[in-house]
Amino acid sequence: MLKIYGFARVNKFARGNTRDLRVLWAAEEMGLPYEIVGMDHPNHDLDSPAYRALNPFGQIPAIDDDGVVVTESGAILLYLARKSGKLLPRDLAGEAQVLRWSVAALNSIEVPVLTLWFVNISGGKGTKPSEALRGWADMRLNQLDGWLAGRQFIATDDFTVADILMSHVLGTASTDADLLKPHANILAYLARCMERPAWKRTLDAYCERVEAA
Ligand SMILES: N[C@@H](CCC(=O)N[C@@H](CS)C(=O)NCC(=O)O)C(=O)O
Repeated sequence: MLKIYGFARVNKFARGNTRDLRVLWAAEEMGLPYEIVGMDHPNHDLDSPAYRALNPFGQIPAIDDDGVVVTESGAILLYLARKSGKLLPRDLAGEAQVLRWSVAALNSIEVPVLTLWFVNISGGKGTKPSEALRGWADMRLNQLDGWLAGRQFIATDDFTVADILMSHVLGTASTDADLLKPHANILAYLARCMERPAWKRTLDAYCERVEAA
């Protein structure tokens, strides 16, 4: 049975934003059976030697699929897509587009947006580095908005794992809502992804399951 390591306790600010949700959403879309292994972060479950053997970075998410251990949300989603034959085209050219946009989500978009958030919450708001990061994030979001004009989904005509990664990167609290406001195509895209019944089911089950931290 596929085991998905996720958070057992999440503080109210992080609820909905943790990266285990990317994996849970993908499994729900794909109809894959799984069991959740709930990890208590404040209680240092992620620091245990057993968990570090699975993920040397001591982070969530991780999966153990009958002995196949995968970490990194992007790698996990691509593995599950190959395993299930869902949310990933079978032809090489289509698969390349999904790889391309999965990496873009986690690199070209998540890096500037998350770094800006981190600098700002670490006391850097209003400083030159924060302004420079804001410029970098704005530029990438502007370019992304242009790409999304006339497109339903990011990589292909159909919803793929790249959309789970991109919409979760864009939709989390670390992406300041202010940053997205000028980008009508991104906002419409985000709404399209977040309206999916599988996302709603995933988020509802997560909110019912996780305890306060
Ligand atoms: N690049 C990793 C990042 C994973 C990550 O940042 N996980 C966070 C939760 S969303 C975590 O485990 N934080 C606890 C920690 O770093 O101690 C991925 O995409 O899976």
